[in-house]
Parts: sequence; C-alpha cells; structure tokens
Amino acid sequence: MTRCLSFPHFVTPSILSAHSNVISGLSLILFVGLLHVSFLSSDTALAGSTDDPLSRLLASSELTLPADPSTVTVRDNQDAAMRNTNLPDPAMCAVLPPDDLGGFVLAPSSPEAIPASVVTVTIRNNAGSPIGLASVVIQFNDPGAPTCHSTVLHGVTDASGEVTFNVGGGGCVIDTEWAGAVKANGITIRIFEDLKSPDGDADLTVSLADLVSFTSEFLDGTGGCHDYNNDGTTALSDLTIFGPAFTSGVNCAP
Ligand SMILES: [Ca+2]
Ligand SMILES: [Ca+2]
Repeated sequence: MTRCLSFPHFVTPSILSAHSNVISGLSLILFVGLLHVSFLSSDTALAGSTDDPLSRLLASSELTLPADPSTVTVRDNQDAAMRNTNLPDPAMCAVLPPDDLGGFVLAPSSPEAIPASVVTVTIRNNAGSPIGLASVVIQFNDPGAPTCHSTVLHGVTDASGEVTFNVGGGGCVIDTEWAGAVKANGITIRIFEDLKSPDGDADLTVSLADLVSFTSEFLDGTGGCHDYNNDGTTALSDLTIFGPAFTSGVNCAP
C-alpha cells in the first residue's frame, strides 16, 4: 500500500513557497560569510609569510628607511670631535729646547749627542690633551745647516704625545724665514728663523776652527753664529752648550 506524503491541512502552497525563499536567503548569507572568513585567513597567513612580496622587500637590504636626522647629527658631531681630538694645536704643543732658545741648535751626534741638540716635541690638541701616534716632521729648509747622514727627522709620538729627535748637523742660519719648521699630522706647529751649531763652519766636526770662532764672539760679546740662545750676545750660557761639544769632539761618524 502506497502512503502519500501529506502536509497538515493548514500548510498551504503559498506558505510552502515563502518557506523555500527564506531557506534560500539563509543559505546565501551563510555562503558569503564563509567566503569572507576564508579570505581573512588567507590574508593573515600572507602577511606573516616570508613568501609575501612585502615581507621580502622589508627584509631585503635594498630597502633602506630614511635615517633619523637627529641620529645623523649626533654621529657627525662625534666624528668631528674625534677629528678635533687628533688635531694638533700649535699653542698647546712644545718643541724643547728650541722654544726656550728661540731656534734649533744642531750638533754632530757622535760619540754622544749634546743636550741642546736632543729635541723633544710634544703634540697636544686644543684641550691640552696629548695626541699619540701623531706623525711629526722637522724640516731644515736652508743648505746652510747640513745634517749628518744618520739624522732622522721624522717620528711618531707615544701615548704622552712625545717624540724625541737627535738633531745631528752643523752650520749657521740667522734671521731666515722658514729656516726650520716642525709639523705634526700635516699642520705646521713651529717655524724658526735661526739655526745655530757649535760646528759653526758646517764641516760636521766640532774642532779647533770652531773654538777659534766661538772665542772671538765670546770675547767681543756680540751675538752671531755661536749665540745659541739668540739673546744677542755670546756669553756664558752659550759656552755651556759649546763646551761639551768641543771637549767630546763630536762628529758625524756612524
Ligand atoms: Ca766644524
Ligand atoms: Ca747668547
């Protein structure tokens, strides 16, 4: 026996049609919702993935964000301060004993250098701090003051900013511009116009001939090639420099 599907008597065809439309609408809303959730999930996954073109661009060195101007200024100031730290200030530097004598005293340095020709250069910056590893050069720019072949006139300062030279040589240069100069890190820190020596005749040996010329100036009291401290007269203070050089017979032997 066949049983027929029947609706209650109050379910009319019009009600069935309206019910069907409601179900279709709910299905459409559900489908759109699922599609939106799927899209969001996919988007979130892309943002955190290294396969994302944006992530690759951010990670690449080709993308450089603009520097913070305040950071650049601080770095530039630090660099400038470092440069100034290694910048010699002539007023803060010392070249002794030439600073006290008013010029260089050259003397042959064998068998032993006399104190007046041992020059210590101290390099400092404008804060008075010593500059280590500064490159220092002494230049004699006049042929009237020859140096021994073993004389080295360039050096590097130690941690105290000091470097010492044996200024081996002889001769006499008076009131001549740029006769002697001292430079540090390329900056001229001293210029001297007078170069004197117990070896006044510049044969690179202090001998009897030099004693004769020294004695002549000493007796006259006039300043000249043996006025080593450049005070205008050849006197006892100059004799204290000439004496050791003459008694040792200093020369430029190796
Ligand atoms: Ca001589
Ligand atoms: Ca003098």
